[in-house]
Amino acid sequence: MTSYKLVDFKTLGDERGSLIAIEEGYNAPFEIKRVYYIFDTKKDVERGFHAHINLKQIAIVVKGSCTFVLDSGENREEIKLENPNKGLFIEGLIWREMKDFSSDCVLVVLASEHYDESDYIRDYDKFLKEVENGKN
Ligand code: T46
Repeated sequence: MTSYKLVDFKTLGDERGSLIAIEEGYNAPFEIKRVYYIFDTKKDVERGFHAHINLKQIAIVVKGSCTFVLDSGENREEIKLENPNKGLFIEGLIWREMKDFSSDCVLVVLASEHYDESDYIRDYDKFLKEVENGKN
């Protein structure tokens, strides 16, 4: 299964401020085995440039903003994340790049698997070949 979509998280809160809860099996549709966050990204830096073979992730910008470029091998789309109540769910063979990080950007990612470098495809031509193989 290959897909990505923006998901809305309900903002809870009161006069003290806001709170969002993400719970496995409720608004996170996979077992969360790993959480990582990206911050202090230097000006004009672009990250990513890879696809995953078998990984589900939800990316949330909890502060600031950044843009994901998502490439299925056939279509390329840009999605700007700038609100902590939106999560970008990515599953399967999607090439991703991240850019336009604001200086205060904190990008939190929930992942369905432990870190495994062998799950990464970091070569775009190899990614396109995998997409083609998946059609056969
Ligand atoms: C993704 C996008 C959105 C680890 O040791 N453990 C980890 O869990 C992660 C995510 C990374 N690393 C190491 C591997 C590299 O030596 O941290 C270094 C930076 O990782 P990378 O260059 O892959 O970072 P990004 O920002 O290009 O990509 C990351 C995730 O790796 C990737 O899965 O989908 O964020």
